[in-house]
Amino acid sequence: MFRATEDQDFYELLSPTLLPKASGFLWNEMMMVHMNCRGYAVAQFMQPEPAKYSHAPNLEAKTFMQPEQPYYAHHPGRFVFVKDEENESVFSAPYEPVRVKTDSYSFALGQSRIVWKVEHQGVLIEMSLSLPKEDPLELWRVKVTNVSQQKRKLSVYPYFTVGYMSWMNQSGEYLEDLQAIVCSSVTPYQKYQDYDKIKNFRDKTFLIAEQAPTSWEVNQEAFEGEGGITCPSALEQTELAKGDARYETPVAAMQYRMELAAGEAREYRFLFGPARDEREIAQIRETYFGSGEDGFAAAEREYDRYIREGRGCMTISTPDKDLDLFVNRWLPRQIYYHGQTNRLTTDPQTRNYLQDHMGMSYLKPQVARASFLTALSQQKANGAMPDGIVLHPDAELKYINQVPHTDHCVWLPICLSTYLDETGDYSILEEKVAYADSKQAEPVYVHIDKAMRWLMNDRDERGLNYINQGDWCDPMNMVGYKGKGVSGWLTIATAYAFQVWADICDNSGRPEVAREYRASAEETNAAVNRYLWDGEWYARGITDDNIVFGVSKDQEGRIFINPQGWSMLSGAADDEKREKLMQAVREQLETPYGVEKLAPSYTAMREDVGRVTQKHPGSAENGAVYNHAAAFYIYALYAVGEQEDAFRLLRKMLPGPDVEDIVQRGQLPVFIPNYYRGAYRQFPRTAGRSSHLFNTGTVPWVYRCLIDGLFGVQGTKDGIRVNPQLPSHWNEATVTREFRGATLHVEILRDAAVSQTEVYAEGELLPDGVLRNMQPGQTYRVQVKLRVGV
Ligand code: CEZ
Repeated sequence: MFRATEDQDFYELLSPTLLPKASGFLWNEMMMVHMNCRGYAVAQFMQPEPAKYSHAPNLEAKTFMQPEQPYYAHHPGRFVFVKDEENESVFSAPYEPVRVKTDSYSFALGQSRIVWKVEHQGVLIEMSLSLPKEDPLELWRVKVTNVSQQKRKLSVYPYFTVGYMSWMNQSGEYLEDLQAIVCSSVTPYQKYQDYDKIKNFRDKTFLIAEQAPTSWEVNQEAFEGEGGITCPSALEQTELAKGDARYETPVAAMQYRMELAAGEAREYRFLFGPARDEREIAQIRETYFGSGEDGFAAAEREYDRYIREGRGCMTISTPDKDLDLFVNRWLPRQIYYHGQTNRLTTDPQTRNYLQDHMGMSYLKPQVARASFLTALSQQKANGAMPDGIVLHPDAELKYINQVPHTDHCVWLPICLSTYLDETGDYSILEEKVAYADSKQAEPVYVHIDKAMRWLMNDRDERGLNYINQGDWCDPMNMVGYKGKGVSGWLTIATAYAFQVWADICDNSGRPEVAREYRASAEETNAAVNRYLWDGEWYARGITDDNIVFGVSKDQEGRIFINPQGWSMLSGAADDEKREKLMQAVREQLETPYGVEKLAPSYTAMREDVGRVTQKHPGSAENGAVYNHAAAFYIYALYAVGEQEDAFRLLRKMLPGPDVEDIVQRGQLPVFIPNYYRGAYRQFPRTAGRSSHLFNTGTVPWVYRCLIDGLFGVQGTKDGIRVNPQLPSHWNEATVTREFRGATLHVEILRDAAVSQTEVYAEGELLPDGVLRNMQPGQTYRVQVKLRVGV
């Protein structure tokens, strides 16, 4: 029912009903389209804020992408109706809106293309979607093949939804000279000050056809008639009525009538997207369908090259072929998407921006470098980091970025350390950058010293960090809004940040300063152990009213994952505590779908914790398997050498390989979603369901788990430290690692003759496991012997 194609280029689903929400996504520099297997689509482009050209049928509130996106009959989508003119039977590809169970169905997700093949009663419809590299538009191919033995008379109707564009002004018509349906609107606004902004918007939606259609319909209501969307009345006519939309909901529907001999095929190509005016549409037509070179095909090729530039820096071969495929193909792609688009927002949350570029350090370190400098240029001179990073001159901090969070500074050394490990480019520390509120440029290391000092000062008398209206957990907004509540996790994360920064200081000739940070880390850990250790695990925080929460006496929200993992990273947890908290996590948080963020999920508002407790139990931060948090925990397990638990939980991040598991999650293993439903012990029926949200800070952390942990090929200042931590049931693995221009082939094998890991480079034992002096352009062979067992 699902499988990777033989060349591994596509991941295929063979049923439109088994995983009805299965989806993939494509993006370019200007847009993103999230395509569902049944033909529903959510697409956004930037101008500079995200906007739509295929709208819902009613007025949409502006918001961020929603988890578990619900689909409904009139959901925006791209469909093809097919009518047999001889017997009047109708079906639609890929599946919606007619929902005929076709003779065969395939939905195939590629790196740069999404392809459907749907065959019904001797007619094969192949639909393919790709994007150009820069323009915000969709490139569609629709191929019709008569696979029957007889001549066939068909009408084929591409049907692209435009939806409710605007309550001020919306219309649509077919324009002969453009061979396009053009729908027009005015983005609704009320303040005259907004006119300047909206007057240049791309408020038109077009569907350009390469070949002139036989007929068309631009009026959605007329197309549907009394039959409705599942059985449109317009299809009863020999030809569509060539209608228009005048302050009526438009649609882009075209009709191609054809007679196909047995085996004969026809291909049609379309461009669907937003535009400012007709002139622009004419230009687009010329670029892609003009005489001369085939612009459409060239754009598809260019886009494919662009996507493939986001290759990872590691190729693995292990006993787990599904994992290999995901790690080699899909994981880097998702990291690349985050780094290239900044999640299609003009003001990414600071922690997201920094972590997304932590990931980019592996793929495009120059982009990561520039982004770190951009973030630091928006720091205040007192060290505070803003809640969001503004990426466009017209952008402002919106939504969640208007809520003060206290964790943004901790991400600076943590994310930078990955960049330094990967590139060895310590020159970034000397780069001079000004502040948001001061023109005086200072080196990056001074910026980070200030950030660390900010964290040291933003604390109560116990030495615990204030939480204000949130930390990593956005909706934990009422623990400390009165100014007293503290975050256990943030205090622990601060201790870890001090240590990471101390290492960087050591490596950049500041051993004195490093000692001070280590001392601060120790003090912080001591405060953590004094106030937050609950006997078997760490508490999550202390409220404004001095109530410790996330502890054994809580009925709900007894245990949170974040303080547990980070205490292993910071060193707050000694061996004994580590054993205890890991046991508590196994017992209370681990599920077949991964480790939950907290448990039991809250079932009612807790006013001294905040809106996280109001989310549905088991969804998102209220006790889902929130993969970002799960990845922190797995990373921490690898950091302390707990490779068995680490691998078991890492593997649970991917749907499959069992069919039942994929069905329960409802998602194909082509991306990691931000969560799988949790509350496993409260609501087992829904546990495991994917959010289908592919925006998540999880992916760079998973890559770090693989590089620093599982395969142990982490960069150091002057080389690469080889220290794989394979799970005990693997006897071998090979890794090809690209590193600062050199290539490393690592062969890992268990060997009964060794009692500890031995690393050989070109046959010679490396006493500390670090391979140094690698030269760009060279290839190195490394052999690792692992002892049998763990
Ligand atoms: O957003 C993410 C944030 O982008 O939630 C994470 C946080 O660390 C990330 O920076 C954990 O809270 O406001 C809300 O309630 C939302 O649920 C956001 O917290 C959440 C959304 O899932 C983003 O799509």
